Amino acid sequence: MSGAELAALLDRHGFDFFTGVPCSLVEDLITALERRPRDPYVAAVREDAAVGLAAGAWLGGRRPVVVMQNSGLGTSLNALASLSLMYGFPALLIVTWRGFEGKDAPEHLLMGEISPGLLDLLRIPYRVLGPSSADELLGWARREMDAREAPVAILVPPGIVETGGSSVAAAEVADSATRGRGGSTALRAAPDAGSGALVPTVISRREALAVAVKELGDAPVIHANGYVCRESCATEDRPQNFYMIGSMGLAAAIGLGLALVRPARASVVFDGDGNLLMSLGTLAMVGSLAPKNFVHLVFDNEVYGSTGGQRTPSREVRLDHLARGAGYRTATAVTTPTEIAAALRSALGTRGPHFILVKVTAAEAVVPRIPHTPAVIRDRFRRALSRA
Ligand SMILES: Cc1ncc(C[n+]2csc(CCOP(=O)(O)OP(=O)(O)O)c2C)c(N)n1
Repeated sequence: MSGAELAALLDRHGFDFFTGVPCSLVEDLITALERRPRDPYVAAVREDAAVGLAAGAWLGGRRPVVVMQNSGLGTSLNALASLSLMYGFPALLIVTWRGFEGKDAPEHLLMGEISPGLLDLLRIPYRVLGPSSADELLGWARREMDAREAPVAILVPPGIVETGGSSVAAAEVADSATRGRGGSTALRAAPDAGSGALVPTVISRREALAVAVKELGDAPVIHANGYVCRESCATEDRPQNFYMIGSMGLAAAIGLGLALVRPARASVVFDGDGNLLMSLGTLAMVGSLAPKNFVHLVFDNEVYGSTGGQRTPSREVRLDHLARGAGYRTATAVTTPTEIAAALRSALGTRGPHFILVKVTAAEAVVPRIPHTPAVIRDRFRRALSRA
């Protein structure tokens, strides 16, 4: 079948958010998804980021699809286990089956052999796509993921989806090259990165959170895992707070997915420096997609506080400079309560994406674990969104 036919079937079965990382076995499918007039395919930088985006999109009311090569199952193992499966985030995983029947390049052979077993171990139900079974399988996938509130997978062996068309992006590059322009056509100048040392940090994250929460109104906030979650919950346990208790590194991807499907409302992320550094590629996705409703706060204590205070590189590396370089519309660093309040107020009231680096001390408040089950966190957050 052609990629366009498969894309049309996905539409027909009610799938309405598409992201992933490419594999040549489904290049025509991705081309077709990139051409969707509404909500075109969102190019993710890693498969686990795509799983995070899909979770955010589902929270915003969509039925998401993640396209990945089976090598990406390895990349997204933790995201699947401690995000999608733990909270119950439905998504259709379209997983290409490189290394099928032991015939492929050496790097695909082991993963090809163990892909079905890996899905079994994760308890993700799957079916194998055949030449004429797509309609039936997509019906199965939709019913199954909606009923289970969990991800399901379709494995795509070689030769099932036709290949050979060029992607929209490749066509654009070729087009600009033939017209003599070549290269990138729409590079925005990053704002001046600024320089200079910050005023010494005096405020704890708990104090900073208390200031930030007052500015939020009813804006939804996706929290990074660890003590960011715990201290925020102990400060004010809002239904609009999504506490990410596993899946380190994915808060920004979830917030980005939500921002993309609900462009009229703010989507706020409370991140940690260790979390952000684990998924730096997400900065580039935010910069290139430029959602104007995205507000990214990073509480930077320069350590992995939740695991004993080991140093992170953010003591030497200015994360706000990275965000500016990635193309955020604004990126500021703040160190005092007045600056925090002003920066967040301005970010919530103006066009983004905004990045606010909140420099905090490594002090950690004595606060309990999140008292809610993952399902409660998910459901009350989704309800709060639908009321807004
Ligand atoms: C994939 C993964 N690796 C390691 C951990 C253990 N872990 C939990 S929280 C955390 C540190 C998070 O650092 P940061 O975002 O800076 O927040 P902080 O702990 O300083 O509040 C680590 C390493 C994890 N949960 N997941």
